[in-house]
Amino acid sequence: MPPEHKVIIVGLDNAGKTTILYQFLTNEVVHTCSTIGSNVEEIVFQRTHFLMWDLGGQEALRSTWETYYSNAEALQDASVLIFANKQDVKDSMTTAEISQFLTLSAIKDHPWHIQGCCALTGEGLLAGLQWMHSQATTN
Ligand code: G3D
Repeated sequence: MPPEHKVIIVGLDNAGKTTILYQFLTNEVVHTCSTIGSNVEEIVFQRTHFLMWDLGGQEALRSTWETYYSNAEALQDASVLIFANKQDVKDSMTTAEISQFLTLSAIKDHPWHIQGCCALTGEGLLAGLQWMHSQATTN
């Protein structure tokens, strides 16, 4: 069995997480396996398996996030991909503005990358997946 890479998807409600995941599931270069659970999908990109956990963004569920993070040892090599979605919306913040706002440069202990995208058209999503793939295969 090839190794599976765990992907935890978090973000505010309405950010576009479901739309992004749906784009991956319907993209022809991404292969999907059977749905594992209501919030878990397995995708295969260039022979690398990713288990995508959509944890949702609702305040009420945030206390459960820790359950997913609890295996800290397994997550110590985690990489962080930030999708700056809805780039098609007029006056949306640029990736540079978001990086500054979130002080991403302060993240020193994990590789991170910010990718602008539009989940409606799929623009930028493959570039993000490619970065995930490069991280998964070099770690
Ligand atoms: P969530 O899973 O993070 O809660 P959703 O978010 O994927 O359900 O998306 C929330 C709304 O944002 C949806 O609109 C969806 O179509 C829209 N959306 C997602 N990505 C983009 C984007 O890149 N650009 C724009 N303009 N809209 C986007 P509805 O109206 O269906 O609720």
